[in-house]
Amino acid sequence: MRIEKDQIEAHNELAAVKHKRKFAFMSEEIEGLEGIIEKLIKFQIAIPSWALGTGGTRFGRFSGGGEPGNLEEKIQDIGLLHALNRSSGAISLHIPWDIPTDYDAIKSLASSYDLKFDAMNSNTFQDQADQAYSYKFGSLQHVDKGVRQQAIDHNIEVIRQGVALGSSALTVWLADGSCFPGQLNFRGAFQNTLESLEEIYAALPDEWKIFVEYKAFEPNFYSTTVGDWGQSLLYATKLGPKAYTLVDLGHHLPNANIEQIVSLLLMEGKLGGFHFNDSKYGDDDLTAGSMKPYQLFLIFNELVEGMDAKGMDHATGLGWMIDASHNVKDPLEDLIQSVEAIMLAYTQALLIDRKALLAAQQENDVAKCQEILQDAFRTDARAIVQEARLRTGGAANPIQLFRELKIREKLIGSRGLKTVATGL
Ligand code: LRH
Ligand code: MN
Ligand code: MN
Repeated sequence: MRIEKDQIEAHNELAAVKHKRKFAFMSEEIEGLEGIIEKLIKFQIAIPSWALGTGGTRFGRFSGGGEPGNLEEKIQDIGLLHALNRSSGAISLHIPWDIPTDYDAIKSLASSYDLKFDAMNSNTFQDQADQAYSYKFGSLQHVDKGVRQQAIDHNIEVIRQGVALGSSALTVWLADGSCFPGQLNFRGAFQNTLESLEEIYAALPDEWKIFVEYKAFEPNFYSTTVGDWGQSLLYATKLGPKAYTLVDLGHHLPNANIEQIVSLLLMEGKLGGFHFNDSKYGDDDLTAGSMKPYQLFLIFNELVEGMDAKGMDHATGLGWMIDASHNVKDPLEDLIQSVEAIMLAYTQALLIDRKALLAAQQENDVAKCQEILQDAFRTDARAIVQEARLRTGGAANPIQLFRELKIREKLIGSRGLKTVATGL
């Protein structure tokens, strides 16, 4: 199933008058708006293959129906998203939840939807039916070299699959850690993990990056072997120039100042990528911007400031990915909302008067600093993001068109009502 150009155009016609009025106002208000729109057009956010089905909790799962049953259908779903918003031009795979077989066919299907392959994710946090050793007590940290080797080999296999698909990064997230004091020798676990990562690092092709994702808790609840950005940075530094830290917004202890973490990792040249989501309590994996939109904006403020200071290209300098999952919303509608929230936060960060902010900082004019930031945050940037979308052939209102075209109903018609997509 594909969304046709004329369906989008008909929808956009109806929205045109209102949009033009709003955008004309923004054009008068904002200097340099064209430059901002150019940046928005280039900015693409990878969609996780595991977020296209209804998630679940350990208490239950309620299928929404019409979920993708294989990688081809996942690509098709992201193709639908990208046709609607023109900002979801990449997919991030999780192996073995995804099983790419015919690489050339998968690649050409993806490119028919204008999609690229972003970072590949390995999975050593679940046991697979055919594996020799269990990850119950860890993978790359395990006391038994046999287990570690199995996890190393899996990561190398994921790199091989990524090469075949044209990806250029591997994200390693480890559930490794301990549930009770005394269970683990912290230094032993760190050393084993480092040695294992070194073997994986050695298998990276030129131009590839490895992202070391940290997480403070869950599924282990006493210690995590890559528990915070300090530990991730330590691994990344010891590994070498191809290794970077990946920040998943849900992986911090409550109230952590994520924007400051982002700023310093960027300064050190060790920020590699993002998993966007939002949370209220833990790793809730909620829609980006649904709980703490100001935090998302403050993170983008640091990203824009820090990347500009280093002369980095916003679109290609880091890996931009969503990592979300949901129980009660249509996954595609939820992802449209996440992408929109990210684009809005990025736009608002681009609107900040940087010269004035720097001057106010130098003068210790705290109230002025806050005024400058909040002036940008309180700008209704929706018409700007909409303009970028319209110029690239997207829909004026992606969720509205998704509903008007009855896309979910059609997906249920072709795939069935009781579906289970692989993923969390
Ligand atoms: C762990 C995590 C990690 C996994 C994904 C499914 O909480 O954020 O990125 O790969 O969820
Ligand atoms: Mn993540
Ligand atoms: Mn997570």
